[in-house]
Amino acid sequence: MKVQDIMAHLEAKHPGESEYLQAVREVLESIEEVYNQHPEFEKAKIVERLVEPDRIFTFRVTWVDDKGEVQTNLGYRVQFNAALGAYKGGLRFHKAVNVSMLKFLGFEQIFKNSLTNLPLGGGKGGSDFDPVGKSDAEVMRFCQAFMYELWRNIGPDQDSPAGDVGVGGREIGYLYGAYKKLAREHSTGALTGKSYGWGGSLIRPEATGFGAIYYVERMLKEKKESLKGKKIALSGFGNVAWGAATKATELGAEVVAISGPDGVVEIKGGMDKKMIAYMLDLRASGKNIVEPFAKKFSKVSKFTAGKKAWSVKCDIACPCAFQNELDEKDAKQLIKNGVQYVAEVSNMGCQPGAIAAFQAAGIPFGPGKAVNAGGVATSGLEIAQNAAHYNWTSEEVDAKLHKIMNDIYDMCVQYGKEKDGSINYVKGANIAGFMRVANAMLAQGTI
Ligand code: 2IT
Repeated sequence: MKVQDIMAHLEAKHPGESEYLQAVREVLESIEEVYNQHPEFEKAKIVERLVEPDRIFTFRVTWVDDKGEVQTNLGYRVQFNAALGAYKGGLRFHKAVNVSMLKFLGFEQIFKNSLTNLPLGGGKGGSDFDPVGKSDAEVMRFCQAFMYELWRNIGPDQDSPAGDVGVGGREIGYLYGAYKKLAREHSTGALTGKSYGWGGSLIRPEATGFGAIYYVERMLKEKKESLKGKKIALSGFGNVAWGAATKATELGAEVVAISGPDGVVEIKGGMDKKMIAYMLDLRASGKNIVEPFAKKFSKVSKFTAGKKAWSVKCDIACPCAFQNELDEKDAKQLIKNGVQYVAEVSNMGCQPGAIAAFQAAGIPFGPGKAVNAGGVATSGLEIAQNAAHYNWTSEEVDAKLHKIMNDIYDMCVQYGKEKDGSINYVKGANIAGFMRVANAMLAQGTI
């Protein structure tokens, strides 16, 4: 396999799908050497098969807004790869959603899900529906209309969507209600991120953020350091940033920044429980702005419009919002300000130039597909509980999540250790994730 040749072919075939091509290039560059030591992979054309989704559904979603006006959006589900299990991955509702974005997310999901060591294939879906400013009733009608199309193609042994940007517990509730009615089955494993009490798992809302901080803890431990007193800058203020802020604070770190599309809030001395809880209110307001946080906690925090979290001096930087949100210029500013660790919590949160800058500066960089895998891992645990008609306690779920993150970290080190002793976590995560999928594909024949 030659990365250049595969990429030239894909660029010609999928012009303009820049995010998808970016995600594929990173994986191929990481695995090239190992891949070429396995002639059986080349013979079975594993890479050529892996880069194309099994199938993509595109559908029209028509709904009626509060004014009685008819609205039409596009809905998608990319069922990317099912070598390891039924398709699994979130649904994203965001105005910028398109096929390229969902293909990049679906592709990343294959390797991330593989890293969890659970039986999960990779998929992703969503819509260009913009939840900002929509009423609860509008969100419900949209979710129901979306499920009219999707319900036949999901199920616990087929494809199990979850939340992602713009899709949280409320949306999963509406989606599941519609699914149950259409499928005439209370088949809880068809969606994850459900509320506790009707199939949801304890710790699922916290899992992505908790898992990320467990991974960061290991990155620090590698250098004989701990989170105590470390300053962390997070971007975003949604579910993922909330979970990370909760665990980081619990472990003695100071969360010194959160951000939104409107700007950054700098927090002196870190966050307390009240501030962390207020992040949930901010998100629930549906306005997608972070400035009210600085108004509410004006004694210790300051809002700056138009600035990113990366302008705030910190020891650890964790993008928790959106892809490509941290560019090379941001990376250089963070490095100048003395950042010591970077862990992507958002999928593909850092641009390739930023990752290269961190790695060149010798700053340990944890890639999204490993760092944020605790979310989907706990979705896998939710499905296991659904299948067993049984609920584990918070402690039981958290212990399993913690073990999975430790195992992922160890795999990243195993496959990512360089000759000079440094750890390339990007390479480690990509190779470890790839090997399981490739071996499963080989075992299942050319299909
Ligand atoms: O990016 C992700 O891993 C998610 N949005 C969660 C996927 C899942 O199925 O829990």
